[in-house]
Amino acid sequence: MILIKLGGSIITDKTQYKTFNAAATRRLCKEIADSGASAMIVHGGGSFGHVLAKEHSLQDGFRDPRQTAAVARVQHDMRCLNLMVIDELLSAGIPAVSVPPGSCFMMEDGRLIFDDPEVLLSASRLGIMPVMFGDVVFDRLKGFGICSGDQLMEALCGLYRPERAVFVSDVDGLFDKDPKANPDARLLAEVTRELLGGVSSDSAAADVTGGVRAKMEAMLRMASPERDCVLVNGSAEGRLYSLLKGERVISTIARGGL
Ligand code: ATP
Ligand code: IP8
Repeated sequence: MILIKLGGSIITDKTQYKTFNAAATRRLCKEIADSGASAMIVHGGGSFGHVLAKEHSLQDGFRDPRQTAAVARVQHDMRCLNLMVIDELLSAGIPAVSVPPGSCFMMEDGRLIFDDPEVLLSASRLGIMPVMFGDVVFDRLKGFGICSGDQLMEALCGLYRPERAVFVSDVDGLFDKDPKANPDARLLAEVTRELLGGVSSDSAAADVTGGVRAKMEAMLRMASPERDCVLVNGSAEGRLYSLLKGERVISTIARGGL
């Protein structure tokens, strides 16, 4: 089984509040379906999550009653995005159901509590794909917080033990600096903890979950000698399909045991 995170950078325009990238999402869902891979999908928040979450510091937990309207709004916006992704999966022939983390799980001081995954397992046993996404999740200590799609990928890795975890974004992989702002940025084909230390991850887009650096750290934790974690560009047509078919493609690999 392959776990796939469709990043907010590819399924939305992260610079424009609530802008869905329908064409890219449709194509990526079709690439996943056409590959025939046994897959499970998570998606990120992009401009449906990060813009308002940042404006109201939702990642820091409850500070001020004025945040509560934003908590409700971000949950609403994320469910809208999720249903648009689910629509595309259904159109591609994948029976997918929405599993909103903020309604199914709790956090404790930012850590996702994942000890009752019965809903997920019941769906997947029937061949139905439960689709989770980065969300505002209630927190036993902080009131609420933001659970990222990357955190969910880690939790699902523990549950399903996939042979591979694939993170789809809008650039070719991890560079030594943001390739959007630096045309001379150098792509890293493989990443280790040591190499990550030398990477600059400053980005213009709003992001409350640590951006590409936190993603790479999660990927390094998930990687094992039996499991590669790959960061791949979803805006390059056919690249995700080729990767899922087992071909080598331009990407960054976090390899376990390095
Ligand atoms: P989301 O968290 O909304 O789901 P995502 O998972 O797609 O988004 P991001 O956290 O937005 O991923 O990370 C990808 C973005 O990181 C790219 O759009 C890129 O511009 C930016 N970035 C900044 N620094 C780097 C870097 N050194 N290498 C690669 N990308 C970088
Ligand atoms: O985009 C964050 O999830 P991510 C979701 O996977 C919100 O980091 C609500 C900001």
